[in-house]
Amino acid sequence: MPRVLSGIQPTGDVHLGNYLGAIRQWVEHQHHHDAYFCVVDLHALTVPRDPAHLRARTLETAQLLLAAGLDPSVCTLFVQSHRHEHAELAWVLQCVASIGELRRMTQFKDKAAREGEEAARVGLFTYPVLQAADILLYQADHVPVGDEQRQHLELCRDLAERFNHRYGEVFTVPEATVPAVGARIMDLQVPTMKMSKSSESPQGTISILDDPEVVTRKIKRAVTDTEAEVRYDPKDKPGVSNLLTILAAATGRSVEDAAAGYTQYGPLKADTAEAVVELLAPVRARYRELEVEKDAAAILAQGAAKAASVAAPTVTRAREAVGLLPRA
Ligand code: AQP
Repeated sequence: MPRVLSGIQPTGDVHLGNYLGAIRQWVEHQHHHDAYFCVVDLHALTVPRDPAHLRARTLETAQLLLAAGLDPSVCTLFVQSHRHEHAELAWVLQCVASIGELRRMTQFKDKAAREGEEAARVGLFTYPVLQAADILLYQADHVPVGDEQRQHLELCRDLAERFNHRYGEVFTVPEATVPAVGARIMDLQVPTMKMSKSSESPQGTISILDDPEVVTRKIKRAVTDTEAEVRYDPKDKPGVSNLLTILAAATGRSVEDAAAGYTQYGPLKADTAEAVVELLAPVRARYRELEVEKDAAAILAQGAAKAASVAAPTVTRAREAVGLLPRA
């Protein structure tokens, strides 16, 4: 079976963008791939965080993935920092990556711009290399991600190819798997920005666990435009196009099909809200059951042990390829 790996940061409430862009694909992929999914807590350290909050969020995020349908009997779910191989391989790959290529990463430019590059943590600059290590450790063939991760995936492929060329074949060169619809869900209040856990507009982000009334209110208040024409045109009509994307992704249609028949924004918003509420209802219901069970910690421990069987041999091969003395 081909292998798949992907991850999510425990940096806030998991949202509709995470679900449509990534998690929903993971649930599907686990049945026909050797599947590895992780909560990437090391990535969360790239900006300031409260330690207790990070710990709680890490467990909560894992619980949410289980509620969304990841099945630990068919996939491996673990926490990134529970496998030391991630940090170890990241160092080796930092010695393969160049400063120039990391400088081109748009996420670093955007995030560093918020507080100024001088104050940005070094980890914020190098985290795409850690992400490459996350993927290459598991020899992943496919990496199901949202659209904004394409650039990081390209870097990962470049690093794998450069390493293999320089030191001999060690890594599988992975491919990004991006959904045809829903790969970039935008913020409902600022539809030119992607929906994000770290967004400063809570009204623009739909959390997977939001009550149905909250989901409906947020969608009804979504920013549109002053025209009264329902048309998919992300450049001139970002708000309406985002609603069409959400409706299409939630109901398994193309955006063109989703747009058919609407002449006003009110009915479009009402139907989009209904589709999202219906889509998220089973996840909310399962999350409540899992909260009571609290078995996520044990599942994560088993996942970390299972992940070792792939990660440890890969890091050993990489160490030996670059000339580090084998451990006794
Ligand atoms: N808006 C989105 N639309 C579609 N897919 C998305 N993803 C993230 N946002 C969208 C995909 O979800 C997976 C996990 O990504 P993440 O943990 O980096 O999510 P985030 O919401 O972007 O998280 P943060 O902590 O808030 O980070 P920043 O500050 O970078 O936005 C990925 O596959 C991602 O593509």
